[in-house]
Amino acid sequence: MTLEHVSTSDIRSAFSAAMSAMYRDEVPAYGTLMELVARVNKEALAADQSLRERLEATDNLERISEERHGAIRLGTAEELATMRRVFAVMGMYPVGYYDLSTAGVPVHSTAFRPVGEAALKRNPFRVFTSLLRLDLIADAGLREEAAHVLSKRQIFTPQALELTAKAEQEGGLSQDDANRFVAEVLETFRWHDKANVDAAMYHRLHDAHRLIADVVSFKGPHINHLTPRTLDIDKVQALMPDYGIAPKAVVEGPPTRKCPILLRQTSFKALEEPVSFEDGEGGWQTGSHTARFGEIEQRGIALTPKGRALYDQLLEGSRRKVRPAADGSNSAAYEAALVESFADFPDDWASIREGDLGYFSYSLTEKGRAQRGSTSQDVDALIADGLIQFDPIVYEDFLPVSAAGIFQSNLGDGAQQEFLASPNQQRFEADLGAEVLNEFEHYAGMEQASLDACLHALSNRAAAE
Ligand code: OOG
Ligand code: NI
Repeated sequence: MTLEHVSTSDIRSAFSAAMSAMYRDEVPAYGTLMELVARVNKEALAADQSLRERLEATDNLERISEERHGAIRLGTAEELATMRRVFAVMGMYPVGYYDLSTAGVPVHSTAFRPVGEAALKRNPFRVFTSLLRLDLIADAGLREEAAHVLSKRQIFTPQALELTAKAEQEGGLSQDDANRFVAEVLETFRWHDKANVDAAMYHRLHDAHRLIADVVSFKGPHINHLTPRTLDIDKVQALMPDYGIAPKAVVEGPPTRKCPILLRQTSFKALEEPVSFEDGEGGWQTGSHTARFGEIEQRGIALTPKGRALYDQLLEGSRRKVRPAADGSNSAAYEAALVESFADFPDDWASIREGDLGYFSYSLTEKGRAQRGSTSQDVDALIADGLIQFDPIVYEDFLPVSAAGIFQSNLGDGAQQEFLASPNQQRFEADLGAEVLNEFEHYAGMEQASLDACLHALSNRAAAE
């Protein structure tokens, strides 16, 4: 990057803002959700002075209700590999591998997101990106036809490709080029109401799996939802019907807790929208398609592998007792089972840290900063002496069971389907043209760096005595 280059984070911010404007325009119910989220966030801040102070110190209050993520579904390896290059121009890199075949969804996924504290703080916008797995489709004939339809489409504009190559060659983009890049890349995410296929083909794809129809039938990977951050997800969930939007049956993820862990998310159900299919005689035949929705999220602490294993075990235990029905008929029972099961997950920061369940960022307290003379290198002792404090590191990734719940509720209630579990991270990375970053290693690295900085500062002071 040279002086006249715009920072990748600035490009990402501009892109996320442009996407938000486009989506509110395309899906009015999403604009309504944004209004509700802004209202609930404002009320939450007004009701809780300490929350307000904490957020003022760590976040930008102005941007609290902005989008945190969106999602797309791609059709081919080539699309995925090019998308990786496009996202890199915006400082977004593939983190994590999610196999959704186990949950009856024929895709595997990653999240393109900013990496590192500074970039996340500037703008954390991520895109959950799935690749369709035609290999999971039983009907060989249909598989081939779908692959053929996909091979004919080009989801990027020539200018988007040109500007991506230019950014790669020159190590960045000028302000003018960045503006053009955002406008051109936005085209890939736009809704196309004219299908690529005729109605008969659409229905065959749809019968194989609704998701296959969504990916294969259209000119591009329309953004299928955007997700602002809420400070009170239970309240937004409860208020959605008052705003004329239908929430999915349950909030995905852990239950309401004092110390939030990982990620809680919910959405309003995808809307049925008019589309038209080729009629084979150069004209169009009207029909409908259900794909687009709106979601909200609330994030908590990133868990260590040990904490995550406990989370998975407790979630599975509660789902064995009550499986959430898509029509919401057992939502209360599901929530009760979840709360009961998660009673076994410590709910104060000290116990979470002592149990090695979550990642924390360490810093010197005021007393620690004033400390003179030698100190121990024993972290527990330094905490007990009030020299070091610890704050939770926020989870920036996704959860496969939750993602499957979001997919399912938006694919229609009858869409449950079984596939053999077949994670294939190697294949995904070969298609992507890069390895995905391991999220656990990343959080562990952040924690260790904060700890090293504290110990280093303390021992430097001691040595200077
Ligand atoms: C993606 C669903 C996953 C999330 O928040 O877990 C997701 C999709 O429906 O394409 O966005
Ligand atoms: Ni989502």
